[in-house]
Amino acid sequence: MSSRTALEAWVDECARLTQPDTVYWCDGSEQEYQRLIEAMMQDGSMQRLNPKSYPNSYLYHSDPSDVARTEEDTFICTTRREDAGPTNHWMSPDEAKAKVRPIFEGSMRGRTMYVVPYVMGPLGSPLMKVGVEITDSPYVAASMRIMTRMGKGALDALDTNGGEFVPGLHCTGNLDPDQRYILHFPEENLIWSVGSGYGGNALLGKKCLSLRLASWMGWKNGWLAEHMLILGLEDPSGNVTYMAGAFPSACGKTNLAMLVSPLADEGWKVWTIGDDIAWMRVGEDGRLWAVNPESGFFGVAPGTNVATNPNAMATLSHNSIFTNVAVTPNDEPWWEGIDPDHKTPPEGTIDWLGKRFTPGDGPAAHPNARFTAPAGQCPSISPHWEDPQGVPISAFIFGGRRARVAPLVYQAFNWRHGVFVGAGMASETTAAAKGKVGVVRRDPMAMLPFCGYNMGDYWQHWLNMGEKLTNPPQVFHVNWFRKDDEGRFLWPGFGQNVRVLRWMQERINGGGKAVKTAVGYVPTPDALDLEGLDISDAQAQALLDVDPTEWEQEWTDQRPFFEQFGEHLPRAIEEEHRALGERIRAAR
Ligand code: SAT
Ligand code: MN
Repeated sequence: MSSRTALEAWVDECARLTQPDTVYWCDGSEQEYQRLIEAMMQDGSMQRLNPKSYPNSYLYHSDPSDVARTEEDTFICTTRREDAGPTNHWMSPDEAKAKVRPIFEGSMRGRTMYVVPYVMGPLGSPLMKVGVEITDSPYVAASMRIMTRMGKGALDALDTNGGEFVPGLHCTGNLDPDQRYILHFPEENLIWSVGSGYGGNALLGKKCLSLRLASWMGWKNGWLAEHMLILGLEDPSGNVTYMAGAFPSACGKTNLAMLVSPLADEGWKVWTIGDDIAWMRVGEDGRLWAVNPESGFFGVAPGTNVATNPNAMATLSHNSIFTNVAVTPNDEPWWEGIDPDHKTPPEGTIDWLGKRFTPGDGPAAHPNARFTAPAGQCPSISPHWEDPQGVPISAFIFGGRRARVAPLVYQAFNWRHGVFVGAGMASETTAAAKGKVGVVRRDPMAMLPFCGYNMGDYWQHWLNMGEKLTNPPQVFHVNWFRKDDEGRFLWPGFGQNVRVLRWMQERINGGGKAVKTAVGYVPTPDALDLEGLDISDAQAQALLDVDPTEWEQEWTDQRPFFEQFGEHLPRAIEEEHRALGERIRAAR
């Protein structure tokens, strides 16, 4: 049997099921990319942007009902329900297939079926995975070329790995929310997605393979697949400390990963390795080594500008696809916050719905509008971002949006407490997923929508990983989003976050002043370098405050969340929760 036999058989099977007019195998070449774009411009679904200011860049509008991940349609399909756990939607594999196969039947009639071979992970990395996505969407095929290592190289990889690949069948379907399913079969490494053409629902290498299926693989094989950015913090001596940070979707991972340091003159600089996903394994040296499985950024556009994220602006200035942004009469993309000086777009701008924008309308760009841009174009991209071995991680940063409760930064006492800090995370919801925005929900390790198995078993896996690490990362929690009583942000965020990273680096190296609180080590007010910032002593205190009354409430909210895992809740997490309660009550 050739290494491609299984692939060819599966492609035939999908073609019989979906009955496309044509089957097209993507080779990943530039010419092919241009043909895909050209075809979409012909049918009106893509629009060329200004070739002078945004060379080789295009605008795409998704269906207005299909603009974010839909977690209610996302299922983990395992034989045993408890393997999916209480925080995932579950169907048995048989039921899921029986329900969704009829939706796929004949669903590509009159259309082209694209076969998209791709690799997640740097080529040659011990963790790299080959995936093949079948899709009827040229937008998905073109986006996959930016986000993954797509095409011929992936087929070649099959020849050396014995033909092993993760199949993913995607069909845009009729976009009827009642016929939308994003199904994961971790026991057979299979993905089925129908009824959505957007982002994480449709680019199957991203959340479906690299997080939901990969987290299961990591559980079975002793590694970690996490919803984390990866950055390197260079200090004045030229040493680089690598950190990985888990934040929920649209909470600033891309901005932190690409941070431009206001302390650059003093020698502090940030290098970018990844902005969304980290795959990590234990190295022979007992440290955790991380790679970014992706090769592009699928970043939130609104709020991105030359002040908040100049590196993102440089990255997306060419060879990029924009989804659901507005377009100015000058054929340039526009979104809320792109221009710090103008709240509204230039006269004659067409909004994301294709209508002429008039002030007073809703936003010109959808709040979850995205840019898709090649990672290699980022000015701060690390020289090590494609190293097959990855980079050694010295710190984990957990964070979310919390108007109150969580201080700017604190450090866990040890690995076990750090796992508990991650498990206890909560954040206000954003536009990245369908549903109400701004409500606090528990989102452990920012993996609530992405963990492909029982979250209780996942925490146990983290605890077990700690046993294998002679040199585990230090664990920190941050909150850039704390507000005062008038609802104003207390911390400037963005580039200034480097001051917090610097304190972490000092802590990792045995320095950095801190006080022990009920929740962890918090910097003393003078431990953070706040020079040049307009922050009063009272504000600094409010930022770092650990209020026992608020934490008592937080602790109480955590309890039912943990309890739902029953037997699967690790004893260590239960004990850490109890110990936190005792420390809070002692502080009152
Ligand atoms: O899942 S997406 O790729 O659409 C973006 C996100 O939620 O992080
Ligand atoms: Mn994400």
